[in-house]
Amino acid sequence: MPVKAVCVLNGENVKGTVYFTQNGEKDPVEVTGEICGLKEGLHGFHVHEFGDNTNGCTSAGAHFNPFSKTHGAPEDGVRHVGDLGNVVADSSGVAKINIKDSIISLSGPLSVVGRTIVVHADPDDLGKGGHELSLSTGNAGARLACGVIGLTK
Ligand SMILES: [Cu+2]
Ligand SMILES: [Zn+2]
Repeated sequence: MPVKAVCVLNGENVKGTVYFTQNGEKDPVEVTGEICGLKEGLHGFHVHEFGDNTNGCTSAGAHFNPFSKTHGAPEDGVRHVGDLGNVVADSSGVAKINIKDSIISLSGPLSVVGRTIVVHADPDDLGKGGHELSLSTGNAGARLACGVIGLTK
């Protein structure tokens, strides 16, 4: 039985819906959906540690990082579990999401269910920007919208 989850992103101007599907425990997670209200270009897209939005997206904490690694690109060996890279918004401000990730899961210790998706104002430099924040956040800037990932049918 596949496991499915969904996340509704809510920000002042940015909104979106992100869907997650995983066919088996060892299979990659397919992440699809759409975010609108963005500035054209790249925007950091991560799973943050906590499913807590009590004080807005800030309460979600840092990137989900159970192995205490440094920040990286989704395809890097050294990355946070929550590092899903960037989404790309077109000239209408819409980003269509189509990601397959083999590190995150929808069950077990690396499950992202109950954690928060954050979309950022700026590009995630994937750890390679040389900024003091590159190896922790990818220097992706403000948190434009966020939402908690929950199970669905
Ligand atoms: Cu983030
Ligand atoms: Zn990270």
